[in-house]
Amino acid sequence: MYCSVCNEELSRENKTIKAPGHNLIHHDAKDATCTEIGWNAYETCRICDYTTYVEISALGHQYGTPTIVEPEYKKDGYTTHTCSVCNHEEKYDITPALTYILGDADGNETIDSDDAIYLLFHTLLPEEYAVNQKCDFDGDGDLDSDDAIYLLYHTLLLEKYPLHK
Ligand SMILES: [Ca+2]
Ligand SMILES: [Ca+2]
Ligand SMILES: [Zn+2]
Ligand SMILES: [Zn+2]
Repeated sequence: MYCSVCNEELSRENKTIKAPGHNLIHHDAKDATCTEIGWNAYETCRICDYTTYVEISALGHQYGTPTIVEPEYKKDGYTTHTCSVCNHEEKYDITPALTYILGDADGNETIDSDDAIYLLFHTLLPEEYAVNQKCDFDGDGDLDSDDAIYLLYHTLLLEKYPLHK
């Protein structure tokens, strides 16, 4: 091969001169997780900005089937789902706690025959025996002494006499 300007034959050395190479540092790979980025193994140069770094995006949680938890007395309800990879649990769709226990007509946090008696008094003297909830327990649309009797049956035979909300 000859020089296009002076026609002098180029030496082997001239043809093989290379720019000084990068001075590379190796970096280990890091796996991306649900919430954090990762990268493949890559190299950077100590001298220049050369890099083979490629960011891998965070993968995001892999949520399974949601479970609905109904609200209870003084306990909020919510929907929850859990990540199958990292077990992160997310709660959402919060529903307000119940302000009463169904059937606890006198509001002392237990359901017993006293509530039936209290409800009976309520049907006679609603002002003096105020109830803290809807007490149409037999679900016939009226609040009367039948509901007190129904509540009494409920305290004895729970399953057979379910309370109506
Ligand atoms: Ca009670
Ligand atoms: Ca009723
Ligand atoms: Zn370099
Ligand atoms: Zn996750």
